[in-house]
Amino acid sequence: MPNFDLKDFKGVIPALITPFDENERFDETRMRICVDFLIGRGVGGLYTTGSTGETFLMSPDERARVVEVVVDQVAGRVPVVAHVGAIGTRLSVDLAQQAQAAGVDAISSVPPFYWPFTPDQVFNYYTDLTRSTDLPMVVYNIPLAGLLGFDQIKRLASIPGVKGIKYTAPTHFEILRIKEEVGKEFRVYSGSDEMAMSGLSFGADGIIGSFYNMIPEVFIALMSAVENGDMGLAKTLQETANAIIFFSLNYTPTAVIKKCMTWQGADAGYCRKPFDNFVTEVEEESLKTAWRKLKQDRNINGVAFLDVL
Ligand code: MN9
Repeated sequence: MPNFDLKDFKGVIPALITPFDENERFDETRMRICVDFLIGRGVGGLYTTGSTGETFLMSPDERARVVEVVVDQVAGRVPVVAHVGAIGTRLSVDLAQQAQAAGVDAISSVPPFYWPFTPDQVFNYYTDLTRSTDLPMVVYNIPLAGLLGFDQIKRLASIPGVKGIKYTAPTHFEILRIKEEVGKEFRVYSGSDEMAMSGLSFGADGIIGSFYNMIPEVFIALMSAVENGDMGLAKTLQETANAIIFFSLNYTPTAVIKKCMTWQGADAGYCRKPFDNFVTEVEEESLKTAWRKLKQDRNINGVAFLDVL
């Protein structure tokens, strides 16, 4: 049975990384450490096995195992939503049912991708997948899987059980429109970390993304600033975050995020190939040096991982 209602899934929500060891095996011990670290930092929930979790580099069995370990370690402290998307309905349904058995609070999925499926096929995918469990479904709108148009979003929202959307598209005015035309109860999660302020000020219920693994404190402060109507402060925090994000995007972002978590005491391990990693001490040192320079050039204070370098 789920512990939480989807309306409790809010705030700053990491799209959880999946730690692998030096030999690319899923590292359960490191996963547990990272879960505790993030809950300790005050995140509002965890979104597992999505793009940031390197889901499409894992077998279905591995994905199911990651979800089991996360739910077990969380032990009801915060809501957990499992991304179960795959190209084929049958695969996604299997993953959704395993996630439900593991005890997640909701499931989520990108639309089927790679082949240009018709809007009806995408609609049927979400209908079948949502029917396969009793859990709420959060549709995941992301350019990587082909963006859903507004009419299609409205149509998907009419499927019983579809209760929200993770909206990683730059057209944030649609967040307002979704709330207006689908309903205020329909949960919207803003997915572009670079635009968290805009998503939140347009009424998103939370933010789900990669960098909330690495600098949750910046976004927790940003979210309270928006809630308090302090847009000046929110903008300053978004600027700091964006300097960090754009710097990271020069590398494999997930590899940077994992190193920055490790420096803060939560060993997040390595990425799977073909992503690359900072393996040698020389590589790690040069990354640290570049971060120190950014911190100085931009005069950044109060960011936990920069403060421990
Ligand atoms: O929404 C993430 N998007 C992708 C999830 O993985 C494509 C974001 O968190 C980005 O990683 C982030 C940096 O571009 O906004």
